This record gives sequence, C-alpha cells and structure tokens, in this order.
Amino acid sequence: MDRLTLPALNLPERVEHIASALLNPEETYRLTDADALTLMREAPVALLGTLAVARKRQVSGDNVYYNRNIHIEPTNICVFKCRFCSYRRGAGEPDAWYHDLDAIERLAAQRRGEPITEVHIVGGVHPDHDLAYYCEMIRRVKRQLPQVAVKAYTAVELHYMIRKAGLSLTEGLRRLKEAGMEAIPGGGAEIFDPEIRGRICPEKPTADEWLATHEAAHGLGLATNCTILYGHIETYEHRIGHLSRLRELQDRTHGFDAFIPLKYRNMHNPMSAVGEVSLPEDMKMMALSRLYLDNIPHIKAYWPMLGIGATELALSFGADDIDGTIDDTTKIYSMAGAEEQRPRLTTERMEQIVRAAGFTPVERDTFYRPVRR
Ligand code: V47
Ligand code: SF4
Repeated sequence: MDRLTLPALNLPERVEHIASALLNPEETYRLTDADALTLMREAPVALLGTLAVARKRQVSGDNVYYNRNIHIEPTNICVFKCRFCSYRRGAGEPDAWYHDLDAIERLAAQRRGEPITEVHIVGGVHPDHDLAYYCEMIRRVKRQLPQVAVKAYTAVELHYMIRKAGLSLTEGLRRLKEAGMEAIPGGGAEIFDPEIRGRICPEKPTADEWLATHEAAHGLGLATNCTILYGHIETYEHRIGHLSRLRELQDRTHGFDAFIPLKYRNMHNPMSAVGEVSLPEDMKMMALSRLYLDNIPHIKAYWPMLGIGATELALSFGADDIDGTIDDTTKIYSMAGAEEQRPRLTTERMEQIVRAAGFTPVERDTFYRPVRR
C-alpha cells in the first residue's frame, strides 16, 4: 500500500499547512493562537489525535504515567459561590462537612502501611482558618505518612490564607513548604478571561492572582500543576487565551509539571442548564492541550472526571498521565454527576487501561520519577 500522505486526507488548506509544520521532523513548530483556532474549528478530530500522539511520543515516548494517591478533602464549606460548583455548602447546611485536624490526622493514620506516594489535599475555602492551621494540617499528615509527598491547596485556597495572614505570596508559600508541602495542585484556574470568570466565579481571585501564586511557587522550587475548566459558556478563543497565559508563564519559570483539562460537569449546580460538551469535544480539548502547551511535559486525563472509557480514549489524543488510584477519597466530581460515583481504581486496572491504548504503564511519584518496587 502507498504511504498515506496529508494531501490524501483532503484537508482544508490551512489545516494541512499546520499539520505538516507540526509533523516536520526537522523543527518543533509552536502553534500560534490563530493556528489553534483553525485546528479547533476545522480539523477532523482523528487528525488532532494523530498529531497530539506524535507530539506526546516526542516528550514521553511510550510511557503513560499513573500514581498511587489519596485525596483528603477537609471541608466543603466555602466562602465563595462558584456557579459551576456542586460541592460547596454554607456553614450549617445539612450536607456540609468539616474534619478537624485530629480527624484529618486519623484519616492519614488509617493509610499507614499502604504503598501510596501522594496525598492530595483540596477543599472549600473555610472562613475560620488561618495559615498556621493549614501548616499544621500538613505537618500532621506528614507525621502519619512521612514517605508521601503532600500536594496541597489550590491557588485559590493559598491566595486566601496567605493574604489573610498579611504576608507576601512568597513568604506564605515558604512557610507551607517548611511545614512539608512539596507540590501544588492545578485547581482554581477555571477560565482566565475576566468577563467569563466574572460570570462563573465572580468572587474568586483573578487570573493575575492565580498566575502570581504559581509564579511565586515556581520561584521556591515547588512543583505545580495547572488546569482549565472548559465546556460551559466559554468560546474556543477564551480557551486559547487561557492556554496562552499558561504557556507564557511556563516559558519564564518552567515550573508546571502537568496540565489537566477539566470538563465542566453539570449536575446539581447553579449552571446545570448549560449542559455538557460531547466526547469528541473532550478529545479535541485534550489534543489541543498537548499541541499548544509545547513547554508543559505532561497532559493529564483525570479519570474521576472523564470516566474510564474516555480516559482510555484520551491516551489517543495526547494525554500521558491518568492520575491515581484515589481509593474513593474525592467527592468533587461525583457530586457534579461524573459516572464514577465511588472513584477507585486498582493499579492492575490502571495498567490495563494504559496497555489497551497501546502504551507502557509507569508508576510515578508526584515529581514524575518512576517508582521501583
Ligand atoms: O478548581 C469544580 C473543578 C477543580 C466542577 O493538580 C469542576 O493533579 C468540573 O484542581 N465540573 C479542583 N470541574 C480539582 C483540581 C484537580 C483535580 C485533579 C487533579 C489535580 C492536579 C487538580 O475542580 C476546581 C474546578 O476547576 N470543578 N466543580 C464541575 N462541576
Ligand atoms: Fe469554593 Fe472551590 Fe467550589 Fe469555588 S470551586 S465554590 S472555591 S469549593
């Protein structure tokens, strides 16, 4: 059979031009914002998958990463009222929960002896706590599980607790690092465009504040992730503008390890009427993330949010990480209607998912170092 060439695919001219630049083995082509928009509007989904996997292979070869982790969600009581959030409650509402420091330490103690390498701590922005409380929470988790890396608090929680303490971002983060925080999750970024941000999460720190928090963390050598919340009232232009700001910061700091495109799930929140985007749209977003963010090494398909089938498919659209075993310790997505109501996967099942997509599973730690057992 003749070799398949791009002209044989009969693509729109601009798409063919961008695809051949991306596939050129002589140089790494950086997508412009206009290229990204053309690909999202005009490229066949399957072509985006092919391009994204080719790029993924340059970065992480055959490897697809997973880790053994649990989440601790200290509370769903939150001072903010993001309109997409199915999880937050006001203090005193019937299904609000709150674990005090002793309870959190007990949750960690229950995991002693298990082979987990990471504890991910994220929750609502509680009105009553201060920086010292959050430092103490990390110390207590580390006391019970000294071998794990604590990846804790979104930039939204961090910004709130550090400003409340009257400290600079760098000084506040330095205190948390001293307490044992080693990495920061990517949440709270949502959509950077001020108009859309103002409509879906008006009280949250601004895009500049979110980015400044991560920049300060990178300055202290903390590993951080970044996210987008897509598939609600934003346009492709808003998504690309968001990615552009992340790519620009990463060019300066090289501090982001992974990007996680978070699909808006619409159950039980004030934005439910917006609906959810389709599976092909999720895959386009995954591929765009891989292709546009050429300076962020890992693109994560977060299975509790996408579901297991879509996570396997995402590996054919440029993802190289499927996150962790979780062990039924997060409620953010199940409360928003995700299929996985008791999110938990064994490492065997994670490895099966990766092999079924044609890749090699690699257990990693928080810093993407392979874990050898
Ligand atoms: O910031 C809340 C999102 C985020 C909904 O860094 C929703 O490894 C969709 O940051 N539909 C928090 N998304 C979760 C998060 C995260 C998750 C997994 C891995 C990592 C990492 C970070 O959850 C929030 C918000 O963007 N979220 N409600 C919803 N209805
Ligand atoms: Fe609070 Fe986070 Fe929910 Fe916003 S997304 S209301 S900050 S818990």
